[in-house]
Amino acid sequence: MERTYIMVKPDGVQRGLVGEIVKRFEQKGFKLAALRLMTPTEEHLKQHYKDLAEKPFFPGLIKYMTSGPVVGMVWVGKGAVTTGRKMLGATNPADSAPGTIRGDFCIEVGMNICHGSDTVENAEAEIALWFPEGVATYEKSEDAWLYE
Ligand code: DAT
Ligand code: MG
Repeated sequence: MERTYIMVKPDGVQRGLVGEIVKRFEQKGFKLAALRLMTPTEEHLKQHYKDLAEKPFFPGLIKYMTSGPVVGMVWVGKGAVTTGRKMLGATNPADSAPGTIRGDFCIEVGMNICHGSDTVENAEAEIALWFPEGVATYEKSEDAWLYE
């Protein structure tokens, strides 16, 4: 089953949006496989965002992401990566549709409250980076009412 790495960024934690974001993924029907509040190092975040290292906003991004704790989680389900991205909304909240997390709760691209993996391959790499000890696997009876 597909897995995605979702992270509440420091502004989302500070603004008390952890529960709201967890709630949306739970209500959708995805299964929680890992969740932890963490204060990652600069090196860890540089690894997470290594594809953006050459971008002009990279130093600001690292500063923002190390400004407080984040909440990392792994959600499992059919289409979790693509659907997770849709649930977050466009990168720039100005372009995020109402009803999406970014569309509903934030204003600027530099403080867009959440992260979601963009491909299955990147999701697996991010899960390995943030949860090197592994994540939970378990049966959920609800699945019988979610999947045909
Ligand atoms: P996403 O988070 O939607 O996957 P991304 O991977 O391209 O977007 O960029 C990672 C984060 O970097 C993004 O959530 C916010 C920040 N960012 C992206 N583009 C930016 C820009 N033009 N100015 C400032 N920050 C930006
Ligand atoms: Mg990205």
